Amino acid sequence: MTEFLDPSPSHTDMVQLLNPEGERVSHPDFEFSPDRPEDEAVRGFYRDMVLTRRLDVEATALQRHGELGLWAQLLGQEAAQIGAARALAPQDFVFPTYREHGVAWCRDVDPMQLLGLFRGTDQGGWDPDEHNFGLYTIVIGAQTLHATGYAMGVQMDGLVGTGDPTRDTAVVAHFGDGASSQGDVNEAMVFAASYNAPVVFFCQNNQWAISEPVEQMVKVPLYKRAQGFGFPGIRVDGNDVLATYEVMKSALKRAREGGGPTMIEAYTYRMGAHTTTDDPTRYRLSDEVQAWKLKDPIARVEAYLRRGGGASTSFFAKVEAEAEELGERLRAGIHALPEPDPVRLFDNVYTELPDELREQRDGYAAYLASFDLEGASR
Ligand SMILES: Cc1ncc(C[n+]2csc(CCOP(=O)(O)OP(=O)(O)O)c2C)c(N)n1
Repeated sequence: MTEFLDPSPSHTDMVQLLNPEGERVSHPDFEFSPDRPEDEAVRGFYRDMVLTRRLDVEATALQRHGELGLWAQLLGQEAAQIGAARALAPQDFVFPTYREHGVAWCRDVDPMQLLGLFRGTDQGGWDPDEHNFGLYTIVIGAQTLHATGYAMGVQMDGLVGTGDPTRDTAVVAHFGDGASSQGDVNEAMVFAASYNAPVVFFCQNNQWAISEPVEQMVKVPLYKRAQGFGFPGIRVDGNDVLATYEVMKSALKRAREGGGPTMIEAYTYRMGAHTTTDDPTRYRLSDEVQAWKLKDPIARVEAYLRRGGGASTSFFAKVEAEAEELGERLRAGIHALPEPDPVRLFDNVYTELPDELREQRDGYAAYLASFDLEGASR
């Protein structure tokens, strides 16, 4: 197999700035240069990742207790998401898939609102305009078209390449390795390239599309597909938050300045199940999981901070206490979520409900009310 056809990462074609042992490594094109003192920035990444993981672990447990209908775990993908999200400018707009809990965290979406969605008490409780973070999309890859369309709109509004970094805007589309096979994603890339739209395609290659391994779907490294569409593609170690942050920062800058789209492949691994309804032990070897555990994105940052003295023991204790607090808040908050009104299912589909759906809604409401009547007459 030639290098071009080999979809596994080689040392040379993947940007890494912090290796799995927690040692800083250099790269010819990227250097870690945060907008704050270095140790402070890394401590911030660490805190984000630990709290996001706690949210994920609690939500998984709540689903097991029957409190959520479903949960899509992000375990193992914390660095890819936090690195990508912390590189955003406030005015940038993000179109997520259904697993971007770390990005939601960085965009100040209340984690309870994520739980509300997976409990079914609402259909996505946050206001996308308030957070510059769209609602979760379950239809694989659909949001890449929304992102490209939005990016073209941003461009038409004159918010690209003005030279004012507080105005220039980039748009991000998150998607997975499996989604890259969808027509929508390919169409989004054709349009983005044709219109030089300020969009960053951020693909988390977590190796599996439910039970389908990436080698089954992808015959060239994912990031190299971008070349065929006419824009740059780059592969980053998605378990390295420093590298993900820097690679994303440069792609966003390029988009905001009018350079057009970039595709980033964050090479990572889904440590958990696809969702709580999936059993990965039926198709995945435990050796593979063990090998990726050694590349844990949080452990390497902790090792780096401890070894280099970038954080004190009390810092780690404080983050742990915050995580405990968050866990308690989520466990208590789940019972405070309102009972959903089943008829609300018909809201938010059309601005004005078509007659046929109105009839369906009224019929359903009458059906539900009939149970109350029966109860009252007994
Ligand atoms: C259009 C469409 N087809 C099929 C599905 C069913 N489905 C849900 S998740 C998934 C796999 C997605 O894999 P990937 O894009 O790699 O994302 P990951 O869940 O691994 O993060 C599929 C096929 C769907 N939701 N939408």
